[in-house]
Amino acid sequence: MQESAAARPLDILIVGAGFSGMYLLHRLRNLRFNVRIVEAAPEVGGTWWHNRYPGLRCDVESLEYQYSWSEELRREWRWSERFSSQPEILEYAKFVADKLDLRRDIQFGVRVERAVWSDETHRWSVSLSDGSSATARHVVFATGALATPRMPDIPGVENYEGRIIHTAQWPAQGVDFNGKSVGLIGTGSSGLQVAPQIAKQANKLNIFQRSPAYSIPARNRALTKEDYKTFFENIEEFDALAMTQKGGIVVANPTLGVQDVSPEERKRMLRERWEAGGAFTFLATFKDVQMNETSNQLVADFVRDRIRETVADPALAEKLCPKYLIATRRTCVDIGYYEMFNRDNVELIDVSEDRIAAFTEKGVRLASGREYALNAIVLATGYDAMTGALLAVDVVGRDGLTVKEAWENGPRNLLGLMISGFPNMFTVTGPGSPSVLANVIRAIEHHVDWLSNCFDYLRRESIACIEAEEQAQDAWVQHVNQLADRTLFPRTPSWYIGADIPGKPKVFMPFAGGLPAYREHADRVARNGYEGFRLTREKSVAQA
Ligand code: N01
Repeated sequence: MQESAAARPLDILIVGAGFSGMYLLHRLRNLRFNVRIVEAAPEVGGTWWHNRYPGLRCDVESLEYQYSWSEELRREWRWSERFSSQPEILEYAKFVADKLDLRRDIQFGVRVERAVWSDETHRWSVSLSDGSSATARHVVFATGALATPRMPDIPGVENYEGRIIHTAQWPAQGVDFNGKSVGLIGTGSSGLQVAPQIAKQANKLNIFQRSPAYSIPARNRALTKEDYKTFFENIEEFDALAMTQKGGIVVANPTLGVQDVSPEERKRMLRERWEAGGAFTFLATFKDVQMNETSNQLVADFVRDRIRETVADPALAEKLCPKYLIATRRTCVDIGYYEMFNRDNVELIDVSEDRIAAFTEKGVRLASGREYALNAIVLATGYDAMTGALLAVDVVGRDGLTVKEAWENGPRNLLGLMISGFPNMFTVTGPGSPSVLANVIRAIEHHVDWLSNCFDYLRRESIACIEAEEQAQDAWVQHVNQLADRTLFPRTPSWYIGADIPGKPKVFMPFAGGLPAYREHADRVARNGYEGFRLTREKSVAQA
């Protein structure tokens, strides 16, 4: 195999040029490491490059979904709306790449296919999709939690003669639905965002719903000069508040439980947040929504009542009311989703019992035999979340152990950062870290700072090799499970648990203790000389 032309002996190879990879590249370059990113897409942005379906917006507010580590970046960039659209977030990623001159150290359009650890050289050998290879002391997988699209387990896709588009693989030139009868499969965040956009264009939109989701209205609006003035005047308090909040969001931590107030007061408080818009702030009205089933049901009832209030047809409204415990799946944020059902060209097809049995030449057939003719089918069926991107790479660690083997019964790692048996290999916002349960930008920033400090420490101390100790890893996995078991999360099948992928181990993957607790723990580990990690000095490596 050819050593890539661009290849130099690397200190650190980063996989992925999303928000994690970009910030990590910047930090490590400033620390004068020899570092490079390998990115499959032709541009920076990660998930915001791959996902471009109409209606896509971030469910975290723009002023919070941006790097907070750079005062300069925050002062120079202007978001136009409260909840940013995908094109604007992608523009932001490009702006950051230009401003920090990142592209010169990013190899675009190339996928990492294999990474093999050598105990002799204490290096990773990485094989790339263009046939070239690279060697690095450390590898960091900054591949994102939601990067591998999931196809539904419905047979016969090859028979369908119309067009099938997955929301995560939307064509750059867009799709014209004018005059078409369109089928939409999937009613999670992606489905709820894309549906109103398709309904505006298509002749008919048929929504195949297996489970209705909870959604909170975005109440999106333009950001004004006044908003920015307030933001900059209060930026220190803003950051301080975000650092104390479990989800890393700028809202005060709730002090009251749902049942601590009268029914009238509860409704008033929830109504206030509902009218303000946004899921994170709505769910932070009370402190026990994710912990206490009765409290959870009371908040869920409130949302179901709003659905009934919005959808004109009472029978249809009932079908749209979710039944699982609220906030045990990612709560959606929508613009006009429930209102859309009052249009004549939208039909909801309940496939919770009468499942989609097959794709046919003309559309889909349900188990009952009922057929739907469709000119195009949109799959909003989500991702192989949290583990899919890493498992797609053939990663071979010590003694030939692969990540697939190590994670046969579910992901195991230390701090969500490192897997025992895979020295000098890290993941950013992986399972076992708060990632998807928080404002992921804040989670990324902490991981990148932690990793940068770690690499700097290893170099200063002449440490050639770092590896998660198995005992420490076991303790961490147990801690992550115990935290999840104290919540209502495990009660609902969701992608947090791998419930949506046949054969995927059913393990609650993210760290449910919140960002501040996670940060405190990870920072203490670092202060204590990377407690729980085995460090091997250069000299003993040379002797080994
Ligand atoms: O995917 P999902 P997503 N027949 O897994 C259905 C982030 N995100 O792309 O629930 C019929 O949530 C499935 O049904 P069920 C965000 O974190 C963020 O929407 O399994 N239906 C479900 O309805 C989010 O949570 C943003 O019964 C089938 C849907 O497909 C995550 O990405 C925007 C089926 C999958 O929902 C994933 O969201 C978009 C079948 N055979 C995404 N198979 C924002 O920031 C699957 N389904 C706003």
